[in-house]
Amino acid sequence: METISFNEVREAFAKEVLEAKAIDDIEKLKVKYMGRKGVFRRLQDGFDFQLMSAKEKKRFGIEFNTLKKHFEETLIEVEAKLVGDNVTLVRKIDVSLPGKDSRIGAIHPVNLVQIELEAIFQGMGFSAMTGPEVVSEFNNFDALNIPNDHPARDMQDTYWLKNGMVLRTHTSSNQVPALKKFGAPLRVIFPGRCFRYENVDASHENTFYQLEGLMVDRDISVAHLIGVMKTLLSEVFHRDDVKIRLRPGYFPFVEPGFELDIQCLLCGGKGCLTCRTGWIELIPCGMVHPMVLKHGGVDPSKYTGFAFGLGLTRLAMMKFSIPEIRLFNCGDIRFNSQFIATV
Ligand code: FA5
Repeated sequence: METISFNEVREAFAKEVLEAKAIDDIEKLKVKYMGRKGVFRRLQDGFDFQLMSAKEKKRFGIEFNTLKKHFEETLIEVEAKLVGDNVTLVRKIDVSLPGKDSRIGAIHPVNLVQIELEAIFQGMGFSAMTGPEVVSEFNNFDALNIPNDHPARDMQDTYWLKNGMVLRTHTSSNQVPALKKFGAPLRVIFPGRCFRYENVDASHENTFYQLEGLMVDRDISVAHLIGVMKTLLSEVFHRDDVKIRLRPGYFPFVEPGFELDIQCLLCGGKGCLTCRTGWIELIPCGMVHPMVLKHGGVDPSKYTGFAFGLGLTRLAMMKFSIPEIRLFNCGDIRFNSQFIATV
């Protein structure tokens, strides 16, 4: 077999690599030099290792590896230039490695209920919108018949900001801006986060979700309000036997006002740590006060309407049998991921 020297290999390679104009040429060079019967093999075969001293073998090893490394690096460089930098990247990916295990995220249970409610209300002709979480004192209180000295302000302990704005204590802060913007007739819901400076317990959080509803049109009555609430509850719980009760309730922005409670689905009405009384206060509601319509630029002699402020977090507790409200904000992925199957 014809033997070759390091120098010959180096010179031949330098010449041939300069002539490479396409990826195919590179591939051919690889086979020619690195193949089973390639140049590097012949280079090795040209030396009789048994006759060489340890020092000579070491020198051969170093020279051989340096040349091979130079050969590989030059080919990668030339290849990258020919096809673009991606080639180097592609070469470094080991396609035989097992894939990475990716975890599927989950929709938060409050959002699951919110999505479901939006669909139910859209089915009844309501639009779903969002409003700001930082609102003016006027929109959160005054526009809703709750002036500065009104005792009803004490019902909602408020986070005040230095600039006089507030973190909305309820989604009712959307009522007057919506009336001003869209006028009557109007059917709209506003799901969103609310904030109250409260002592937290199993059913009270300082950050929780509500869903405001507002329907204004000619001749709207309490019968419409009850009809919409009944449709909502039977659709959201997928059952007709959820017991409800309507109590008189006081909110300065509705007249008359009601509290709609549902029998606790966690204890079946017996009374537990979550509900205490067997009932869960879920949907305060009522007929929109004429003053609120006026603030929104709607004529109360022509239009009437109803509004409600559903406790979205509490509804999620009932729907998924979650006994502790603080779990919703705990940020523990193990909690959220339990609700994947219900999407
Ligand atoms: C209000 O916030 C009124 N804006 C509701 C309303 C709207 C009445 C339109 C009339 C017309 P209330 O403070 O009761 O009302 O809160 C409404 C619901 O939010 C409650 O029934 C409850 O389900 C929920 N909620 C209130 N405070 C908390 C809290 N700290 N943690 C969790 N949920 C709460």
